[in-house]
Amino acid sequence: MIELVAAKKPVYAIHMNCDRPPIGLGMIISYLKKNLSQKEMDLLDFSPGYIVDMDDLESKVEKYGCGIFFFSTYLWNVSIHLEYSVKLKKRFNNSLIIYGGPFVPRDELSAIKFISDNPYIDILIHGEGEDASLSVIKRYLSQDNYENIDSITYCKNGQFFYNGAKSIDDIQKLPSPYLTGEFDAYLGLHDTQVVTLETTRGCPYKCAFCDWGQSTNQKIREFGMEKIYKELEWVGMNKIPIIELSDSNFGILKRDVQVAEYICKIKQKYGYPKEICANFAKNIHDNVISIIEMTKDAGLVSQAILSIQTLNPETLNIIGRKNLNEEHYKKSLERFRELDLPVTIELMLGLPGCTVQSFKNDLQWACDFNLGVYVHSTILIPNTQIASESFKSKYKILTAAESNLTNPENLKKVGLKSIKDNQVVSLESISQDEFIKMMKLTSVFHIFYGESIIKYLMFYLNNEYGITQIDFLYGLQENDLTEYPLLLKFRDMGDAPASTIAFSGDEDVLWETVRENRWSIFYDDVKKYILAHYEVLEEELEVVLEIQKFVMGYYNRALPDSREFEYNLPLYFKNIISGKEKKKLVEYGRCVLKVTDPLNICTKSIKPDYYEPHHGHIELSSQLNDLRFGFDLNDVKN
Ligand code: B12
Ligand code: SF4
Repeated sequence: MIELVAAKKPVYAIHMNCDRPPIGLGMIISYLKKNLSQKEMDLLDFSPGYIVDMDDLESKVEKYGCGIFFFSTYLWNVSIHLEYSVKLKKRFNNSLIIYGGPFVPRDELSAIKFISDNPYIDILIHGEGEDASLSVIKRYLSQDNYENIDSITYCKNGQFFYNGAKSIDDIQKLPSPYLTGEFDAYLGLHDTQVVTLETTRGCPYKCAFCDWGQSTNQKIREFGMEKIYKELEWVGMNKIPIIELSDSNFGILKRDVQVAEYICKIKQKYGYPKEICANFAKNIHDNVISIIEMTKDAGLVSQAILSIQTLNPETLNIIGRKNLNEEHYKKSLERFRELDLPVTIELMLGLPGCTVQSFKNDLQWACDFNLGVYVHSTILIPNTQIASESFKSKYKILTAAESNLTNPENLKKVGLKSIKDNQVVSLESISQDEFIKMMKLTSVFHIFYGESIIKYLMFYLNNEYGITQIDFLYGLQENDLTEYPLLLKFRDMGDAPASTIAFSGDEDVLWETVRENRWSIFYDDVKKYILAHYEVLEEELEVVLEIQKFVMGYYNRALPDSREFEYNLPLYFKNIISGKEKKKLVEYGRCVLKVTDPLNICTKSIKPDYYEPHHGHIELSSQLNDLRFGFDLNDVKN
């Protein structure tokens, strides 16, 4: 039942599945409020506010009824938005449904197709939404038509009108939703762990898989420093643990160093934020190094993330990143090593030109440099070059929608969880079967290397016997493991990072092992497996396995703990990784290894909720990995 039929039009700002104040909508609503006349404002009711979940949306619609619905549409909510909009239009024929956000196509053909496929949408707004939203609302309130408004598509009397996609030149005119109090009510209702801040807009590069790469405005446009400083103050005062900068290349401008200095000051003053995440400039020059150095000292960053996507020269050429090659990243790695900063790389599986071997090479490269890895699947997102028909046919790109991988029976057969229909699953250079194997390899890699479970053991096998980490893992993946039941369970666990397609398996096995300290059983399986498949020295292998076991956490373990071992594996590991010395393990004498638990891993019997889970969850701190980092969000909340 609708409680109230208001004379004023309720305005709904909807971004489903959003884990933070929806800044895109906040920018639009605060711009409307700044620029609408009092008379116009009197016709609107902004009480429904910012809505990020379905229960809230349904109850607000019951309360406020028919109105203006702004849907902020991204890959992660487009289906829910479309489904809900159908119901909405059926119920309130007079509602105004406006779609904006990166999922809204920007070119004429795709925009008209999108709106004609979804006729309950009244208006599409392309790209930056502030100016177009203001014009649309003004015309709507004066019951005028939408003719000649830039950056929109609409339908009138069965005819479609497309007015391009224009970006905003002067972004300084846009008010900050944080500072105008737009999100005050949101903060009261939601446990806000992270906010997105913008210091600039735009990206000068043109990567084929990215929305920004194809955007109409390639210039970097700057927000004023005063707004940035005030927003940072707001973050500190509101005790927000994490800032995520939306900038495409933080550090590209000299003034970014000042922004970073200010963030450090705010942390010192308020104890918040605890962490910042940024996409750093692709050329790691002095600005970036100073930013990383100072934010690391302030405890705000604990790792560098390099979004390399791939090192395959053919792919880099196709996707427009040929300068971002191996040599480029090696230089960056050297700088980060000088700063003693752990590095995680982001890879993409399924870019044009990618092969089984190139993907294996990418993973092996990470092992060679002791890097954390996060593998993303390749998704065809609107407004990108790789989603264009010409690209798709040139590289024979097949997505899950067109393959047998949407069939639940087939998914079950290969042990996969459901796959998004816009996800690349094969290309000219890689078949669907090969692709599935690489997805499984990602999963196996994440468990055994990413969680550090046999990371040091594999390092040893590579250096002593030339068995590369990736060959070893691929062997594990392909071999029959029925004789090694716990190893088998781990392999098929399917605990891959959130954005990759995980294999369906028993994800609890890792936490059972931690809770019940079943590591001896696990490493016995590993030993038997290695002795059955490789010719290695058993005595040495046993020492390495004991060390590997010693650094794993388990519930209620008494810590700190120290133990003497026959070989100095930590020194061996560090010397080789840093390129200092490549001696055999036996040439290193004894060592006393001490483990501590700065992240309180052993007091938890459930998986901790780390914000940056790029590194393993259960390896303790020791001379092998003294750079444990991250924080459990549950600890911050208390
Ligand atoms: C912060 C961010 C995230 C955050 C959180 C996002 C969130 N919930 O808000 C995190 C880290 C979680 C994230 C994750 C992912 N992201 Co992301 N992310 C971004 C980033 C860097 C900034 C977004 C932002 O807040 N910008 C600032 C605001 C002001 O800009 P905006 O959102 O574009 O809003 C403007 C316009 O779009 C428009 N607009 C927005 N909403 C509306 C609504 C209406 C009605 C109107 C009229 C206009 C309008 O007007 C706004 C103001 O001008 C962008 C890249 C970028 N710099 O834009 C990618 C981006 C949004 N992400 C993207 C992707 C692909 C992902 C992932 C799928 C990546 C992956 N493979 O894992 C994941 C999926 C997450 C999930 N939930 O499933 C794509 C989205 C493409 C698409 N079509 O949806 C982008 C564009 C980057 C890209 N590669 O092209 N992401
Ligand atoms: S991937 Fe990064 S560098 Fe490339 S176009 Fe997108 S934002 Fe710019």
